[in-house]
Amino acid sequence: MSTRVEFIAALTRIVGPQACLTEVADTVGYTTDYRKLYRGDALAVVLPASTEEVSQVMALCHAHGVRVVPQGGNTSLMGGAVPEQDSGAIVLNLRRMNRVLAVDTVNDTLTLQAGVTLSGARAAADEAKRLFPLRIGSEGSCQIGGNLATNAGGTAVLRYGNMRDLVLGIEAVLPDGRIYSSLRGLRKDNTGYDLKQLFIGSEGTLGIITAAVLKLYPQPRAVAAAFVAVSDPGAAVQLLGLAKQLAGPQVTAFELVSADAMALVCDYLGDARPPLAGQPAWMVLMEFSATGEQAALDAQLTQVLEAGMEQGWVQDAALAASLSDVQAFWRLREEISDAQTRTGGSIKCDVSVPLSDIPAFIEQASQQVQTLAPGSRMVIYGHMGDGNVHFNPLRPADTPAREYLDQHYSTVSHAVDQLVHRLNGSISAEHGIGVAKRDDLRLYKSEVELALMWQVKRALDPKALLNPGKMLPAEG
Ligand code: FAD
Ligand code: 2HG
Ligand code: ZN
Repeated sequence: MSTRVEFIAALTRIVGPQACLTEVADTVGYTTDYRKLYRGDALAVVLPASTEEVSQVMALCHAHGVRVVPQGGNTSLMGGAVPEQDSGAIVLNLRRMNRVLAVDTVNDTLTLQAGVTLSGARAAADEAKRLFPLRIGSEGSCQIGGNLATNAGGTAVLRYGNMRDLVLGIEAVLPDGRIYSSLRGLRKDNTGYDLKQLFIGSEGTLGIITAAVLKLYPQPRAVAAAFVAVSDPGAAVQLLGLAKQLAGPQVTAFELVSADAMALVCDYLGDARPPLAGQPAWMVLMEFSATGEQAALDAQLTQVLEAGMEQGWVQDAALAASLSDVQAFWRLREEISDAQTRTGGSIKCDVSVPLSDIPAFIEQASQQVQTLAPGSRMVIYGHMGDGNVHFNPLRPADTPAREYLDQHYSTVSHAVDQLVHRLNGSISAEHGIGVAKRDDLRLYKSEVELALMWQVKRALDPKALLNPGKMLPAEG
């Protein structure tokens, strides 16, 4: 097949004319990233409806050396799901593969196609009176395939783990079109390398995830939540220790929120009021959940807060009195990300350090930012219970976004990453590498780690067709 036209015609024969998009007006939404910071282009956007179609598309691309960018909900914050400029790639978006295949309440498994959205997966579990516990702000758009490919985290990792912990089996199409299937719900299977784990967190560089078997959990009957003012991040670490000691696994979420983050989100939402009076410098959103009685859980949360007050760690607290209060608290927390997207000029540092080092990290990193980019708003928040902080300095209100990013992005993120590295942390806790952190990886992975990553890549994708330019820094 010699021409682009013939290649597109062959793609169209596989997926059908409605599912092979080539006009820029139709493809631009797939070639521009969520935050509109990365814009590429594509030979075509294909929307296969089955694993068999994905397999045929991959075999065709393999035969013709055409690159493929796998895409789910396109909510990546790292520019990982869109092609680069002049990439000559196709985008393979899974959104039509959105069927829940089985909900099994004896084995507690959920089997679905990879294009099911996270909220769709959670709703399917809910209908069967079970819980699928992954919880992230983008759940209405992001897809299970994308969650697996990024090993997504979110606000319930403290209790349930991240996506890697929540999966029992996957099906994936390899770059040459072969289908790898471990679509089983076994809790135990020690028959050699756990190959499915290779694809989890691989950011579309090794194969197209087409289906998965996920773990289901009992549905909590009781949920108790509080927004708590703490004196500083050190007090928050102490409070978490106390909560774990007194409430054990019922501690479901423990999210830190800085004053600047709260002010930003309240401004963005317009109709929301801060949960605590007096603009505390630091807040924590704590959630407990249990299969037992609500009254017992409420009492446990109160006990933790009272003990925290006695210790001087808790300064004030607002308790949710109803499920709608719980939801209102979570809305404040989850909309912080979009509040930054709308404001523009946010330097994203999605980092993790040992929990015990969070206070030192926040203090030192904040000092560095105020030296390098004075006047930055300190939008600091995130999954403190997992040692994961979204440390996102934001432009001063009177500095244009582009000017702020051009001047400060590189120096600030480099300084923060260096500090994280010194503290034995990670420069990407949950969002992945994509394009945004690709070249930095070379500074923070050992030569052996990088060599092994490339060896794995070459073993599965010898023609380097999958998600070119993402995650792996150039060799050498
Ligand atoms: P995409 O953005 O489409 O793709 C992400 C990566 O996965 C790309 O490299 C892509 O090539 C690859 N990929 C996608 N689908 C497949 C597939 N089927 N097979 C192989 N590779 C594939 N992330 C968190 O971890 N925690 C959070 O709390 C969180 N909150 C967020 C809140 C908001 C408002 C937003 C916008 C994003 C948030 N994210 C969060 C980031 C993002 O939503 C996650 O990384 C999510 O898992 C991406 O899923 P997606 O379907 O949108 O994937
Ligand atoms: C969150 O926890 C997400 O809200 C997004 O991981 C973080 O926008 C961000 O930096
Ligand atoms: Zn997060």
